[in-house]
Amino acid sequence: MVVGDRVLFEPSGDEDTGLIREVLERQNYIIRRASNLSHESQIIAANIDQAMLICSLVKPRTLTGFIDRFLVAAESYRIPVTLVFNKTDLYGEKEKEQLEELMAIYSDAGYDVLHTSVPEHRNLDLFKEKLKEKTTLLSGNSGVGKSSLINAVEPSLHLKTKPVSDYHKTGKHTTTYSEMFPLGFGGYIIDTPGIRGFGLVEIEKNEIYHFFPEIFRHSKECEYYNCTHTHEPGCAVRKAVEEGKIAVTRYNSYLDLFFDEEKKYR
Ligand SMILES: Nc1nc2c(ncn2[C@@H]2O[C@H](COP(=O)(O)OP(=O)(O)OP(=O)(O)O)[C@@H](O)[C@H]2O)c(=O)[nH]1
Ligand SMILES: [Mg+2]
Ligand SMILES: [Zn+2]
Repeated sequence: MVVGDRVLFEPSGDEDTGLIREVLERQNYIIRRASNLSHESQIIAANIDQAMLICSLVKPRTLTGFIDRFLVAAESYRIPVTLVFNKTDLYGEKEKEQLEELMAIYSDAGYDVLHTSVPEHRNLDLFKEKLKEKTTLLSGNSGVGKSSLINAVEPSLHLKTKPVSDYHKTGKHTTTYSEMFPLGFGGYIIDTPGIRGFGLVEIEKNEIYHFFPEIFRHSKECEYYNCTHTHEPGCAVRKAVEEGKIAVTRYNSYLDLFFDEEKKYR
């Protein structure tokens, strides 16, 4: 059984005790590779309506390769994603510029984007609005503020948070296992420990581009039907990259996944 599973529960009288008779079929689930060496995979959560990838440009910085890999995994599971750039109160001029660029890249690609700051209460109402009546998985590197964002919209939960500077000392995540919480304003939220990445267990190399929405869109104009968008003449994807219609970082993430079979599982 995993977080988000729905079960048939038979109460055995008083209190909250009883028996789980059956785990109901999962609408969807997200997998993580247990480790780089192991080929076993582990289900992180099930029955998710949407995922939010919490990112930051400082303390810690979320890399675009990490974002793109997450998005590919979510696309493959058909789970809609909102990208939330948090900690904007800490951004300098350079990061503010990067934030604008990144928000444009990902919203052009077709993703929902949002920027937030917990101490400055920036856009927390919008964040909360997106959570209403849905089961949401919050994901992202350790220290980006997942638990803090949940506490901000549902203070009664008192989730544990910890300054990023303390991470280096212990090397541990503050949130250590996935847990689902009901939200007072409707819906459920799943807090997860900072993850390194999702496994893309069922994606064929030649289908990876299907999971980059903007690359997929342009691929329809490629000369060859089996174009891999790596070297072929008449490739509309490479042309779009040259013309700035597809972000170079997105295309590079595609190439990384395409050429590095092993990396994509991390
Ligand atoms: N300045 C600033 N600090 C923030 C913000 N959001 C969270 N923090 C701080 O960042 C640190 C880490 O936040 P957490 O909420 O514990 O991060 P997490 O993503 O839950 O981390 P794990 O549980 O390890 O995955 C804490 O000290 C928070 O107070 C923000 O918007 N701005
Ligand atoms: Mg946490
Ligand atoms: Zn092509």
